[in-house]
Amino acid sequence: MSVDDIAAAIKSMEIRGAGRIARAAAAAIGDLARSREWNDISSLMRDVSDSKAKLIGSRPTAVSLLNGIQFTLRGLNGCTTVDDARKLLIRNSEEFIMSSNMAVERIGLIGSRRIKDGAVIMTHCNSSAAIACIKEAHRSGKRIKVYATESRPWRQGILTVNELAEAGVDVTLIIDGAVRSVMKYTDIVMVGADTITSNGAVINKIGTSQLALAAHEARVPFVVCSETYKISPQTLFGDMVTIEERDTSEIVRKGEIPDTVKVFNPVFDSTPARYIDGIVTEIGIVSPGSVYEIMVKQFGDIEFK
Ligand code: RUB
Repeated sequence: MSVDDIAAAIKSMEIRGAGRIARAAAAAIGDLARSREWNDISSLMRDVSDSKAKLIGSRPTAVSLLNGIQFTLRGLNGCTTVDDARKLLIRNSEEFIMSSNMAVERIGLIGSRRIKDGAVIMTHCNSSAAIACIKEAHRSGKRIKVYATESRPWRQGILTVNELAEAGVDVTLIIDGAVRSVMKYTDIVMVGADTITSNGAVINKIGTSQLALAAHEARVPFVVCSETYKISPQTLFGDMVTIEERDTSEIVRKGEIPDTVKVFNPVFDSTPARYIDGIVTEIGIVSPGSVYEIMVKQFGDIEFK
């Protein structure tokens, strides 16, 4: 698929989820490098820069998208020939996709150890990292039960219950409004992340912070499952994470309510670090307070703006 096709598919949510959109964007740049002919390095640089802007503009909240693209472009400014640049982009794109997939696998192994035999888990939306932990716990023989929220308005919870049911996990779908009521039967909450800020706050699907509050109140551990490339270095310099607002037609049909009624559809929210017990990453389980150190270590050599 071309860069335009991938950007459109991300915008329309045909491709969704922070990890998936990052891998799709990296693949789009890799495909561009494989298929496009350039006469000189400056035309290549221009095309890559346009592609980067299109892909980043397709969804504003998940920093995974930006970081996946930055990783794929790493070293490009040092290339002097089209051939070198092409090779570099293809290699970086493949490396990012592979390491991103491996990170999810590692998170599954590490996170599954936090799930006790007989545990009841609550999850929100559809996170491949959280699902990897749950599936691995089930695969390793633990008798677990999962409550998965519907996640209005896109109902990504349907994807989650289908995937877990297919893996043989005992899973129950609940509406978002049932979270606090069902928390009393829950032993651990596991959710994904779109972005992690320098102070350890987690931006994830709207409603995540409500799960965190309900878990805090019920003294249920609240665990985030996330690849380290979802950490946003820009937040260290005071940049705010843009919370995507989507079309109101996702919530109400035309004519269903008077035109005078306003509709607000933010699709992500922020959970402060103090409600997060741990972040399961591919390098281990870390506290939200140690995000800064990981950021410096992981991103030190990448150019960010
Ligand atoms: C998806 C969502 C997921 C994170 C993490 O929102 O909030 O929890 O993206 O997913 P949307 P993963 O459906 O709007 O993209 O662990 O798969 O990266």
